[in-house]
Amino acid sequence: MEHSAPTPLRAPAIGAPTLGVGMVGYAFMGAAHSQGWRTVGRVFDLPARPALAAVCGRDRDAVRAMADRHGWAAAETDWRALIARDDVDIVDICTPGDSHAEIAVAALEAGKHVLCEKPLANTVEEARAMTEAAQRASSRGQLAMVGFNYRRVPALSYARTLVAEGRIGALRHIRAAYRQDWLVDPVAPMTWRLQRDRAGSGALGDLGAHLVDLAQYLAGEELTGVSALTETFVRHRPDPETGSRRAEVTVDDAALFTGRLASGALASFEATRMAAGRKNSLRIELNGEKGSLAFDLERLNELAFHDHTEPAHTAGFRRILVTEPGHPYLKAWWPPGHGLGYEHTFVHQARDLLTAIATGTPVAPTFADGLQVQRVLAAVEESAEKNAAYTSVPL
Ligand code: SOE
Repeated sequence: MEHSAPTPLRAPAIGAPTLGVGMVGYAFMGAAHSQGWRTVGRVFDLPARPALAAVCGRDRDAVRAMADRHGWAAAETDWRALIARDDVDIVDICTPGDSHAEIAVAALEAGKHVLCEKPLANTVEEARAMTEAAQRASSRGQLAMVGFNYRRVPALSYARTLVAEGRIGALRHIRAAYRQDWLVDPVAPMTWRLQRDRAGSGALGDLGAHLVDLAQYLAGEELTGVSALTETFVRHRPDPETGSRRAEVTVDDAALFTGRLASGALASFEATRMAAGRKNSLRIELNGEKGSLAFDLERLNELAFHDHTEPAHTAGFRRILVTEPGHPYLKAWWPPGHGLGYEHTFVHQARDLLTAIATGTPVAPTFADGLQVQRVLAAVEESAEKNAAYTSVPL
């Protein structure tokens, strides 16, 4: 395929130049990304503003309705046609994992910048091919980013700053859990998220990928090894699409694993869709030699910080309300105390990518970061399969 240089930013008569976005996929993540693209220019002063050029999906009527609802200028039914459009500078991939690699590589080879939903791919091989395509494209000035949106929760961005500043000292443990409950019901219907050929893995790739990325991002270092257990508790489910009452679930419902980071710090992870009562509960805690940090997505404007260098009789976890103008992203939003939510992470993601493209600066997480997460996920599956480190309790 021919390599074209990225389109120069198109300058409107007045104000910042425009970058056209073309989005593939239009379900839950497509709606979340649409919110991000639509809102970002109204909140942040940007060196380039997005234009919602076109959205793409296979069902003509459904994608047209989505375009109207979310303010996309055009609707396409073929992703190749979307990539070929002159008014598309950024291709935003919100499809299930089985199409990420093909779309991302084609978009990069066509000279577009790419934002791809997590996990980057369904396999390490696909993620590697995508990373190589992104590296070739970067020499032509194109950027490729993975949508690990939780990095853009202000409290978590701020936690990263505190760790990098040494406020908790040398890291000892990370404890991370992402729990949902939408599969507790044994007759909850089959979806693509429960099919290995579509989604790659189950709770592991969907939820565990966020945990692995966050742990590595917050710690500023990578996992070097894991030991894992996975389980599929409900192996057959009704499939409304085929009419089958016993469609096979081919992914994990839950994944538990431990890991070691490069520094020697230890980490534990739990990803499950079977935790009754937990809707979208992502908790992460870091313990260091000088203190600890704890975060809970259900209270996402808060960060708990314990400074262990303070006198013991006054020390203890205190709640930082992360809504001050000096906190990451917040200056552009509301006065202190007027908190943000889930959807704002997609606005921040759009802001960071547009800024990086327009100013020619790097962006994270890169496809190489996504590949590293994919390697960890593969190691988890390998460990769980071999049950390598699992010791049976003697009878
Ligand atoms: C799955 O239920 C899911 O939608 C994930 O795919 C998202 O990445 C997560 O943010 C919320 O839960």
